[in-house]
Amino acid sequence: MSLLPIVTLPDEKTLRQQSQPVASVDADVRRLWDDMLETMYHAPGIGLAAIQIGVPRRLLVIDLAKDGEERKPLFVANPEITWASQTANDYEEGCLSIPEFYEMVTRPAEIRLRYLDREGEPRELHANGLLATCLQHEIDHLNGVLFIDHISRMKRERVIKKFQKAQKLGKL
Ligand code: GNR
Ligand code: NI
Repeated sequence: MSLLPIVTLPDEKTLRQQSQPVASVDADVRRLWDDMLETMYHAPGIGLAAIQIGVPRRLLVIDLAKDGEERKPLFVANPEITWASQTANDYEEGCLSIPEFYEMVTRPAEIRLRYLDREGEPRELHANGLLATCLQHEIDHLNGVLFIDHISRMKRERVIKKFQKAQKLGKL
């Protein structure tokens, strides 16, 4: 397994890409998932989409286990939200691609998801709470969408500018 660098703002050229479905879950995909998982645990984070390590494929990993709890990784390929609840949920989100910035985001509280698992088998799951939030955050990444796209334009433009300026000053 390898630790890979995480793509951050201001690199919107990468982060705004549309990721492409995988044709099948093969050894190559499983290696990528393992590298993503190691990178996510190291960060540390609770989710990671392939585009965050620069790979535009529809793959993500999630593990909500807290420090000291047993790890429970979820490997997801080609996810599709088949249902979202009318009821919404607010959660203070962060993103490894936007370090040290946190804002409240409103999303559907519950979703149903279709995806391919680690064996390439089609699966369905029903998620609520933090898992529902995190899955939607990661699926957004696969579509070039960042959580700051769900907050006010003023806050979004301010944080993008902050990262552009930091890069110009050589601080990224
Ligand atoms: O580690 C992460 N924490 C988090 C907290 C609230 C909502 C979403 C997330 S996902 C984030 C890791 C990340 O950037 N995944 O794309
Ligand atoms: Ni993110």
